[in-house]
Amino acid sequence: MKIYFAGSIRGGREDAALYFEIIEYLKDFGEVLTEHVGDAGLLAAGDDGASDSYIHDRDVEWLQSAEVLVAEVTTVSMGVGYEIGRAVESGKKVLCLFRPGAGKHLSAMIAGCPALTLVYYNNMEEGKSAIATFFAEKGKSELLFNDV
Ligand code: 6IA
Repeated sequence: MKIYFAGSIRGGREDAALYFEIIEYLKDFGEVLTEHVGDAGLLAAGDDGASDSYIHDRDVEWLQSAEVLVAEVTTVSMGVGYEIGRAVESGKKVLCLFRPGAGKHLSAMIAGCPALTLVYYNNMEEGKSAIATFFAEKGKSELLFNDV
């Protein structure tokens, strides 16, 4: 299964180490298409050599090829919000992870969206459990659907 992981880049890289840990755990469930999001060397103000239109088109293509989107939404990011919107519109399963203790306010457009799964977590242990539950539920709903 192809998994698209979304996390802030130009929105700020303060959670980059956490993205790395989430990506490592997501690999237990499928192929993560966006490993670079957890790369500590990728800076908000940096330049990985690709033009913005190249990054956009490549990422949208990856997003469209993925079955699920997992997003860490604590650090506010225009790009992550855009990716979530496009994934929801395409009918993909979306899991958003938010840390309430981080002093950030989650957008109503994510907190109020019924088409995605939103989980509040405080540490990586809780984050892992949310991810495992999400994939287990996804598997169950597919079994039910296939039975019909
Ligand atoms: O608005 P943001 O930059 O925070 O958006 C982050 C989201 O957009 C991530 O989930 C990525 O999937 C995608 N994205 C944004 N920029 C890039 C990028 N290089 N490479 C890959 N995916 C990206 C930007 C390099 C930049 C530091 C010049």
